[in-house]
Amino acid sequence: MTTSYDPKPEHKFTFGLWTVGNKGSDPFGAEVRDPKSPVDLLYLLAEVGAYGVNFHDNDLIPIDSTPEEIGTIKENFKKALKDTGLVVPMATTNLFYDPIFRDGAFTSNDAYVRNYALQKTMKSMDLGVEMGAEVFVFWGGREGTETDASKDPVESIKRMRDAINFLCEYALDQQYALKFALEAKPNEPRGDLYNATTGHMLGFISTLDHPEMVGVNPEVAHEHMAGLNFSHGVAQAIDAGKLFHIDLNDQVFGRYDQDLRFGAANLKSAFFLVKLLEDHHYSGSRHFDAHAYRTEDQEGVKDFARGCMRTYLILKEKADRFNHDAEIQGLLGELNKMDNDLLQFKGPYSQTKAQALKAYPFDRKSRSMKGLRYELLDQLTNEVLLGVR
Ligand code: GLT
Ligand code: MN
Ligand code: MN
Repeated sequence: MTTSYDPKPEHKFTFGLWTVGNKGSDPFGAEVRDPKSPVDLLYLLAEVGAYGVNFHDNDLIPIDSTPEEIGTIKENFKKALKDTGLVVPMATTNLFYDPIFRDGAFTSNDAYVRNYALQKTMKSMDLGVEMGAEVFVFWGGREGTETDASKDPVESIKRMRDAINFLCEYALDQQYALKFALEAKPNEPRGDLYNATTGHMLGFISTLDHPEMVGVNPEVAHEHMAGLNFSHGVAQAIDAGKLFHIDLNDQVFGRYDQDLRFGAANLKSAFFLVKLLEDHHYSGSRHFDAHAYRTEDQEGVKDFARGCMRTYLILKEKADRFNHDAEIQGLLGELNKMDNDLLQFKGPYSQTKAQALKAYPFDRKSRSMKGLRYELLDQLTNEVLLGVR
């Protein structure tokens, strides 16, 4: 392998403990890889060249740990962070695995469960901040229904809002420099999840008491499961100043949640995504929320992790090529050229402009006949990707 695609700290490549720690079980089959401790996983991540690690509370601290055990785990983890130089940019709460969350956490019908979820999240925020996290993710894997007979969806959205508002106040009260990032998914493990896409989340955020503290954590696979163009959702988040974090992976359209290695299924969409992030100078973590195929052993897990980062860097180089390709840029420049005559309409609204625009003699038919050269543009894009330009 060439060394020019080696990951560096400035690339901000991160992995969740649950990603490289995934043991390969699925709904039809048992685990195929031995469990690794959080400390072992830090050394694995350091070996492959990652910059940081993220975790759920229970990835690090098993749910039934005693205070003594918690102390030892934290101490060992901090030591390994120091030894490996890895940082913890993001933390989150597991509000989906334990059976208590089988009908949701913040949106459960049971106030007992909703309050327990708040308690668990506050403790998880304390832990994340202690380890250095600046972004806190909320993925509501159980916040949904199998039957809408069970809940009024408006009430569920309100419950979700109450929880996020409460936790924003808690962060402010504790003077935590934490930003929240909400992660959408259309379904799985529930039949249907609330706030199913990044677009839904962006709408929801504007209804919160502290919208400035809350952004999104879009995931490639989740938007693909909904049949959406991921880059378009991410663009909306960028435009709104809300792209606080991102989960990179891959997913064949129309399938179950696959969490594949970045670029494994849709290279071209991955290219446009990397180009979008780089063109718009996204400065947050590039987090790979994926796992190795079930066929892999520990070496395969490393191949998987290295592959995610390497593909990102190769696509970044391709984006640079695209941006400097004279023919491509010539076509784009031509497409965006404005007729001199139209310069009079540029800039903000005025009554005079509106009147002049209403009176302007547009030649609709001749403009409609003009070819746009998108066939050529797309072919040139393919050729950049295929390495012949
Ligand atoms: C889980 C899920 C991911 C979320 C993680 C954070 S956990 O693996 O599939 O998409 O980002 O809670
Ligand atoms: Mn995710
Ligand atoms: Mn996923």
